[in-house]
Amino acid sequence: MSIGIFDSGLGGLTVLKEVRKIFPNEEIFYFGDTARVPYGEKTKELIIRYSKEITDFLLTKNINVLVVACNTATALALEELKAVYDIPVIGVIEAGVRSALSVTKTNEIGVIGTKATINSEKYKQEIHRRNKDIVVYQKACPLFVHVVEEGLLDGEIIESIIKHYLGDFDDKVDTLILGCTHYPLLKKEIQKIYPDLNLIDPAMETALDLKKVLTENNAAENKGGHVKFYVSDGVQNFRNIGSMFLDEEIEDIELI
Ligand code: DGN
Repeated sequence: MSIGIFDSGLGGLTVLKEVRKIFPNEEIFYFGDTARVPYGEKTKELIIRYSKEITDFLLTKNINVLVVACNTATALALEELKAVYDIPVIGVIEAGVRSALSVTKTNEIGVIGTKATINSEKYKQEIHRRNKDIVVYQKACPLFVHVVEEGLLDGEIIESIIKHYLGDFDDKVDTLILGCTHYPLLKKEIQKIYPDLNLIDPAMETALDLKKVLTENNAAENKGGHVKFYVSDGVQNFRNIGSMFLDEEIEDIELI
């Protein structure tokens, strides 16, 4: 089994990292659409088009399962991808909602994501599909993606951006879904400022969804664990910052 994973840039590496923990021996193809990041301010039509282009490309590598490691693409293109392609397609939203519902005590959950994700209301709908009594507060935090892509993960600038976005969440919710795969890279800083918040990173639960699919299809196999990376721009930046996020060297990387 070969696994395809894509994101608009570096953020999906947070999902790849969790997938690697469970499947160190699977062959993985990761696509970071660094030339067209951010997706979060683009229209649904464009996000669907980009997602299909990337999926078509990954299919030429003979992937058997696709992980959409991007909340924006999950929110706006997952249904379309599932309808068009005949391999299993896994998104990140259901996984994040499951984790959040399992830890909230006050039944008040915050969701942060890109403008497109928040405007789609996909998180809110999924939370209410599972439990109508949950109060959901949502907020788009578009600047987070840019600071993460810049590798700016701590210090005064990021601290004041976090306070700017999350200042009014603090006393309203006990659980906050990091509904953008870039945001877990800011987890340490967010937790430092808001130590009492349960921060939910959908990545781990997404990897467990993948495990379920591979187990159901009896498809896990030892393919040597090679990860091949593709980016649409900025190979060096992706290599440098990405290796930091992934905690392992990004070696085999190609510009597409
Ligand atoms: N990492 C993507 C997400 O999870 O929504 C979005 C980043 C972006 O393209 N704005």
